[in-house]
Amino acid sequence: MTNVVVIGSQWGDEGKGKVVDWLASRADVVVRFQGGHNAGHTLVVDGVSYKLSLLPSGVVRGTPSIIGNGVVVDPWALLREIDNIAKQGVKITPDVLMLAENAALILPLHGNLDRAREAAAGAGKIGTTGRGIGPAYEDKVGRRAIRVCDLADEAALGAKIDRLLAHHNPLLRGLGEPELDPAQILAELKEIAPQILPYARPVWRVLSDYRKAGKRILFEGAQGSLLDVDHGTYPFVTSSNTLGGQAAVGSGMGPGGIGYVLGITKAYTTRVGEGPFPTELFDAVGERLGTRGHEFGTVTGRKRRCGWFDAVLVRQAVKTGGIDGIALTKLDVLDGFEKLKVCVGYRIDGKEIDYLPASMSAQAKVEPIYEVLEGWSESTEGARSFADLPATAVKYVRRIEELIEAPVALLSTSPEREDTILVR
Ligand code: 2SA
Ligand code: MG
Repeated sequence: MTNVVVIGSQWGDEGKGKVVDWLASRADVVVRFQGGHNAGHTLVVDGVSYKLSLLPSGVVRGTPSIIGNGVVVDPWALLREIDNIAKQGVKITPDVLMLAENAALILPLHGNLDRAREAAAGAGKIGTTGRGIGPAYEDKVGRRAIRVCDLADEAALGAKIDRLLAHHNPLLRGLGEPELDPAQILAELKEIAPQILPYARPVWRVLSDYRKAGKRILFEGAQGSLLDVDHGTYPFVTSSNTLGGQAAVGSGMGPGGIGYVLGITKAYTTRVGEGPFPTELFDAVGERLGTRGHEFGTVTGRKRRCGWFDAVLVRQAVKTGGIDGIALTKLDVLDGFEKLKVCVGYRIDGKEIDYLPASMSAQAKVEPIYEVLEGWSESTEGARSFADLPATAVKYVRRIEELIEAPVALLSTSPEREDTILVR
C-alpha cells in the first residue's frame, strides 16, 4: 500500500470514518490535515460505536495518529474527546497521539462569534456547526492566531493575546457586546497548557522520518469536496480546503508523499447545513433515504437533507481533488427501490451543462437532468463479494464509474468494517 489520502467527494458524511478504520489496519500512522471538531466520524468496531470529531480515526485501534498543522484545534474539545473515548476503554497517550505544534487554536471567542454571526444572518446563514471553525481560520490567515507552540511560551503569550484582542474587541464594541479580558484568556490557556503540550510535536519531521523508513501514511480528510473553501458551493462551505492536495500542506509533507487519493462517495447524496443541492428530494423518497440511511449529523444531530446521486458533482470532485478511485458506501440504503435516478447533467436558462458553475446564483438555479436506472429488490446489506450483488446493483455501480470517470475501488455494504468489498 502506498500513502493514501481519504477525502469525501460530496458534502461530507460519505462514511469516511469506516473506510479510514478499514485502511488504518494496514497503515503505520493516520493523519488529519484540515477542519476541526466540526467533523463527525462514526466507527463501528466489533459492534461498539465510536463517535470521533477531532481525533483521527486510527486512535480507536491504537494506530499512531497525528493532528496536522492544517487542523484548527479547540484544546478543551480535544481533552473532552480524549476523556470520553477513555470511558469506552480507548486510552490516548502521547505515544498514540501527536499534535502539530504549529496548529492554530480555536478559543471560546471563536465559537461565540460563529454562533452570533449565524444567529444574526437569519435566512442568509451558512448552517455552520457553531464550533468556531470559520473565525479560527480567519485569525490564522490574519496572522494573529494563538498556536499550540505558544502555550509553551508563557512570556510571549500575553502579547499574542493582546494582538488577537486588538482585532476582536473593537468588533465586540461595535456590536455592543462586552469586551474580552486578556488576563482571563491567559489564565485559561495557562491552565490547559500542561495537558495539551505533551502531545505537541514538530509533526512535519515525524512524518519525514516515517517516510524515510518506508512507513505507510494514511491521511484522513473531513467534510467533503463540495465544502472546500475554493472549489465548493461558496459561501456555503467550510473554511478549509478539503481536497486531496491539502493533505500535503496540512501535514507538512510534500505533494510527492501522496500516493493515492480515495474519494469516499455515498450511493445517493446528502447535505447538512444551507446551500444549493440540485438533486435534493422533498418527498417520501427523500424521507426514506434519510430514515434508512440514519442521516443525522454526528456532531450536531441535525437532520441531513437527502437526494439522488449527482454524478456531475462527483465527477467535478474527482477532477478538483485528484481522486484516483472511489469507495462507494451505503448502497444498501437503495435496496427495494423500483427505479433509481442519477443526475447526469444540469439545465440552466434553457441550456444544458455538464458541470457545476461557480456563481452562487447559478448554483441555486441549476436543474438536474436525470437518467433512470433499474432498482433491485434483494438486500445488499452485508454483501462481501461482487458476486453477492444483484445484477441491477452491479449495473448501477458500473454506470456510476462511467459517469464520474473514476473506478470504484471499494464497496462498503454496512457500517461494519468487515462488510467491505475490495473491487480492485
Ligand atoms: P463549519 O462549522 O464552519 O465547518 O460549517 C460550514 C459548512 O460545513 C458543513 N459541515 C459539515 N457537513 C457535514 N458533516 C460535517 N460534520 C458533522 C457530521 C456535522 C454535524 O459529520 O455529521 O454533526 O452536523 C460538517 N462539518 C461542517 C456545515 O454543515 C456547513 O454547511
Ligand atoms: Mg460526518
